[in-house]
Amino acid sequence: MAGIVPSRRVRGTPFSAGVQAAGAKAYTVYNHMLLPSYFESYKADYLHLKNYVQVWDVSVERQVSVKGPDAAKLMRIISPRDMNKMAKDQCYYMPICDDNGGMLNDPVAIKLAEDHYWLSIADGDLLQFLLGLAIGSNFEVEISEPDVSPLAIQGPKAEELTARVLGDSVRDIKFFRYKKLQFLDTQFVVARSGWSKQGGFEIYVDGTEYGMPLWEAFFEAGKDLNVRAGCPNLIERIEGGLLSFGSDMTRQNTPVEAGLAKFCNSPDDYLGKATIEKQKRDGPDRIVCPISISGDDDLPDNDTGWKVLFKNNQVGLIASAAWSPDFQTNVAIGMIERDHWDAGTVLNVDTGADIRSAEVQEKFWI
Ligand code: THG
Repeated sequence: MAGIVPSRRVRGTPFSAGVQAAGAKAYTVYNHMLLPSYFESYKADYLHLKNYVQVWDVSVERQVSVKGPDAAKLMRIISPRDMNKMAKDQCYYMPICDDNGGMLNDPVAIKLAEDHYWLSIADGDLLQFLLGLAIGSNFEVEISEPDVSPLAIQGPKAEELTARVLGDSVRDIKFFRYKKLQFLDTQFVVARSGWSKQGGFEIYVDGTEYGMPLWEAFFEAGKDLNVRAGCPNLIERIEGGLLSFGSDMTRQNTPVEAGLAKFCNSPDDYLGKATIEKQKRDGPDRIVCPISISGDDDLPDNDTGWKVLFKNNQVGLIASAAWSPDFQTNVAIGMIERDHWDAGTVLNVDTGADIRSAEVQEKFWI
């Protein structure tokens, strides 16, 4: 496939110069912005991520800022998650739904103050939904996309590298908590989070002008740690069961179907609550499952979703699959119908190129 032309609609990021110089080989577009897909290869990037440390340009995780006297009120309307105990230095992974429980996004919410939140969004124009709700309800709240671009430091050496650049206090940050830490003449929100299971931090770089200086600082400080540029890795995130909104689940699915029921515990009257509570009681009709698929490292690309079959009837869909070097099988995330989702169930998958056998797993691999 030919390349992508950046423009105001398909934006570069504060780190794009560094990403390009580091040799990104392929990009995707996410929130109208460039996101690298791999550098050396999915497999080489994966092996490096699991052993060393990588710097990821995840600017595409745009922030929707919700600020003002009615910010908390708006958050309660859109949040299936109980916000009552959210601490002032806390981040929450949070599905966001329409009035029927259909998922619109699955951001990480960051509480900056009682009257100020950021929603670090997955792919989708969530800002417009919040703006519509705020205008429709006459809420006193400002909805905006600030000049904030997350940079993720991920891998087993992430804590050592981040401590070298931002100070030893990063070591005290707990999972999904943040501290505000100094860099040059400014401060950034630094959270222990990130879209991998290898551990690390996300730095919410506030101000494009700080992007490349911070990028350079990490590469300078990490030479002996074998630091490399990286990006969310397809293989590792499937092994870890980290879902990609728009692929693994869409507005056609509720958070219960996405396996996110534990994040739907709000006592407040949020959008989609009736459907979500009913599904929590009765069980959903389909749910996200870990699936292994037979064959070697020879899967075709998957841009439409592969049908999962039982005796020629479709009983599910697989949107994400990849060969796992560590588990020596093809790992996949599938949305599987109720009668076929028990661990150990053997099904077929139509990849478009061939039919393969597949087995529902008890749990994700890491
Ligand atoms: N970080 C930030 N913004 C993001 C993502 C991120 N926006 C887009 C996308 N990723 C949103 N989706 C997810 C999905 C999973 C997680 C975070 C964001 C995640 N889940 C943990 C897990 O499943 O192990 C645990 C979540 C928890 O226990 O609260 O990290 O990555 N800034």
